[in-house]
Amino acid sequence: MRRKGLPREDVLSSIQSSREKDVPWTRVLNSICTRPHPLAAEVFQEGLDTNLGDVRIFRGTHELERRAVALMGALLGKESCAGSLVSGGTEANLLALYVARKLATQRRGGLSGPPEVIAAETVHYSVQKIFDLLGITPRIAPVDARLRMDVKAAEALVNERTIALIGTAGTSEFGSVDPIEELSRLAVERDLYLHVDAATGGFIIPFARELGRPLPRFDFSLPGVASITMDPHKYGLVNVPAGAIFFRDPALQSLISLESFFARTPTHRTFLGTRPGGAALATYAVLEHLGWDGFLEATRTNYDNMAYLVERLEARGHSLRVPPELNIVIVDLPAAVQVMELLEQWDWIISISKRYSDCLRLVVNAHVTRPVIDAFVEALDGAMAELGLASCGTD
Ligand code: 0PR
Repeated sequence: MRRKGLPREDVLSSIQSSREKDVPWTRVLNSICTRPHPLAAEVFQEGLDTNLGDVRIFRGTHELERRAVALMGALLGKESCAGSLVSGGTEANLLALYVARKLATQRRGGLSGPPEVIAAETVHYSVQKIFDLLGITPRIAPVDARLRMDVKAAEALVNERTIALIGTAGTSEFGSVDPIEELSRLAVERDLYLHVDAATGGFIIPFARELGRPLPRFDFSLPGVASITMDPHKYGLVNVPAGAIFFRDPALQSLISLESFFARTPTHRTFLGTRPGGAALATYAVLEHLGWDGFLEATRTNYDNMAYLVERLEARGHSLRVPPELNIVIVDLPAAVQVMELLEQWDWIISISKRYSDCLRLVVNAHVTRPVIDAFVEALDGAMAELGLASCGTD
């Protein structure tokens, strides 16, 4: 650290010159996150001094966190569920599996060997960190041709060490949604804890279903679902860090309960202690301001824009590897890696799943508007031409 600080202008200008290297949202087609809603930015800024780790000070902020939890709980079919706003999907999933492990330990009077959790091979890669931290052995079920968990195969993995099942609604890799209704039946039949990771799909599926999309239920209306992750900082249009965890039964949440060493302070129910109240305020603000209809329109726009992207790609002879369920398009392209690298040199960010290294993965989110799609398709044509790859046609 410098002995004498720099003038404010110098600090700001060095930040600005680094930030200019960040790729503008209008060239980003790989991100599940998006430019936050302007109200979220405003409210987050206003809540910068808040800390939900001390709700004796931030009583009002805590009240708004509770209201945000109830609003999202209602969206998940149970307004009275227990929950917290957390730093993101990783923390939310960690808390769910922590609870599942504690519950199994309590019920079984201790665990005889390493606990096991059953998940599909498409479960989010961040869950591996949680398995490592909690000493869980993953039991991985295969997926079908539509990249959804094979529930029969999952059932065959159940044994006396199983402490939970995870279903994903849906994956950020392909946008595929596991058959959560079947998983719920399995959880009820075998008395298993079912956690649903809806970090990506939680703010899409309820609205997409109303728009007539054939997506399954994934929420507390299914009796086997014990907990749900759902991230405002993905399709919820809130800034990072805004994740959320929900438990069907408050008794489950109370298994995460850490006393502080100060008298008369409430217990902590999240992994973070000191945590940003601004994110809770921003989540509350966006939910209240947009309401159901606002999210329905945002979802409709994303699906319309995705259809437009697909139409433009198909007109060029490109084909899709799997029919999209959420707003993620997987496009066959044998030279995908070279195309992605060249586009990145031109400041276009797209991605490739290692599972399908001959496909481009394109994510449609609020910032991916028609003009962005038009510019992207032109850049893709340019990259294909530069690499001497034939595009089968033009629209
Ligand atoms: N579960 C699912 C289903 C997810 O999609 C993600 C993140 C997580 C858990 C972990 O959530 P946090 O990252 O909030 O802890 N999925 C995004 C993805 O895989 C993460 C991401 C977001 C990566 C934006 C890049 C990016 O630009 O795409």
